[in-house]
This record gives sequence, structure tokens and C-alpha cells, in this order.
Amino acid sequence: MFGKIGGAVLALVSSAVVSVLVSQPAMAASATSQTIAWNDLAPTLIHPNTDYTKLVTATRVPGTVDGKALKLTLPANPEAGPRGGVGFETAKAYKYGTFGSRMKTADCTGQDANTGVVSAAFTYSTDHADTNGNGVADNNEIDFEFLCAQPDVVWMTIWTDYSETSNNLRSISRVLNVRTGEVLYNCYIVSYGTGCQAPQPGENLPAKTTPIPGFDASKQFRSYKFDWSANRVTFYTYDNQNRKVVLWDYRGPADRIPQSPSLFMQNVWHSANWAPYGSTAKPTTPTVPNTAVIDTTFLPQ
Ligand SMILES: [Ca+2]
Ligand SMILES: [Ca+2]
Repeated sequence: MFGKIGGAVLALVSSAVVSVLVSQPAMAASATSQTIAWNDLAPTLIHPNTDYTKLVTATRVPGTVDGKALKLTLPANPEAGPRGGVGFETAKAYKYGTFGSRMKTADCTGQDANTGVVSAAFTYSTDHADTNGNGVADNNEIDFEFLCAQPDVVWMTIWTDYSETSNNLRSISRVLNVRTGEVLYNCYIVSYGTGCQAPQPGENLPAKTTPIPGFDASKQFRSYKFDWSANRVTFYTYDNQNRKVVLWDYRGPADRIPQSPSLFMQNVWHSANWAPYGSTAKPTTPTVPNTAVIDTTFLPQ
């Protein structure tokens, strides 16, 4: 299942201009959720994946609700792609519900301006089958992703298909400057390099979001959540007064929404080809460790 996760997708993208316009997969309701506070309860919920052995829990972490946190530290000079990264997945799969995390994403302040580090929280499932019957291998995935070089911007993507052996995929992404509330990009694509498909009703809501002054995902603990149901995915966070701010209320065609049980995952990894929005610079390899700090993880009941 990690064959594709996050890894080689942008290898298919030859143009740097295009590469800034597509996200990589990091490899979605019920209103009730459980909160994993990263205390002694957490290990029973997390699958001990041998690709992800660098999990460290810490106490007395400033800014956390309960003092305890999970630190995901990407070592210096990592291999590109999620397999060279650090993260976890849940032991159990979930279909629909509320998912998310209160976290502080990897901070590359003071490093090379083009440092390529992704912090992600997402649902994921693929068995390379074609359950939705459209001729392309399914890839069920709903992502929050942040690039350390652009910590005022969030990338949100809903995937349903991805082929490792062709240029076929199905994903819709929204790139949002959370600080200003400006939607930078909202696009459904079926292959790399062929541009956006015509938008369907309900795919680009709200047109603008409530600005969160001073927003910086790498400097502040924030909760990022999404409510995943069969016909709607709503992404949200909270402003400086702890009021809910909807980042993307996706109500487009249901066949563009995952409908399969999925694991929830969080990870930090190096991308060598995913540039910040608006940049054509090639991302550079981090030469020092980079850490995302997870205060809590939110899962369906
Ligand atoms: Ca399919
Ligand atoms: Ca905590």
C-alpha cells in the first residue's frame, strides 16, 4: 500500500510550471470524534509499521493542551518521498467521519528558502482495484498538506484514482492562503499536464475564506479537521479566537469523493519536486532535522 503513497507522482511532471499546480498525494460525516492526546492510549491505535520507526513522544511540550506530544522528526538529508520520511498510520480503517490533528507543522525557518519538506494529515486506502469502475486504479485519499517553505498556505486534495503505470488519475485540489483567505487554486485533474477540468457545481466553496491574521502552520498549534461523508467533504480550522473557519466545503459530484474504508495517517517527508505555490524553484534537500509536533489526533468514534 505504500507503493505509491506520496512518492513518485510528480516524477511524471516535466514542467516546473505545472509542478506548482498539482499536489502530491501524501502518499474524510459524523460530528462525533475521539481525540488521541498522545498519552499511553495512543499505541493501541497505531499500527507499528516498519517503515515508520522514528516515533518519539515527549512531555512538557510548550503550546500543547496536555503537555504531551508526538514528535515526527525527519532526519537531515533524507531520501525523497514518504518512504524516506517519518509518520504513522492507524491500526483500523474508517469509512466516513471526522478526522484531523492539532499540530504544528515542520518549520524550516533559517534553512534554505526552497527547502522541500511536507507535513501531512490524511486518510488513505488503495488496493489498486477499480471498485469505482472507471478504468483507473482507485486511490482513496483526503489530504491536508503543508510545505515548510510556505507555511501560510494549505494544500487540500481529494483523490479517487491514481495509476502507477499511466498518466491517469482523478483528484481535486484546493490551495488556500489561510492568512488572507484567498483561494490560489481549485482544480480537478484527470492527468498531469492537461490542465483543469471544467468545475462542477459545489466544487469551489467558499469562494473566499475568513482570513486568519498571522496564520503560520509551522509556528502555531492549530487544529485541522475534515468531515468526510458520501457526498461532502468539509475541511476546517480555527481562528485566533477559536472560531471555526471552513477552508473548503466540497459538495461536488460524489464520484469524486472516496467511498472506501481508509486508514488515517500523519507524516513528514522530503519532496524534491513539489514547489510552493507560485514558485518554480526546485525544492532542496533539508540538511538539518525537521520536526512536526502532534498534540492530538482526531479520529471517528
Ligand atoms: Ca477507479
Ligand atoms: Ca497532547
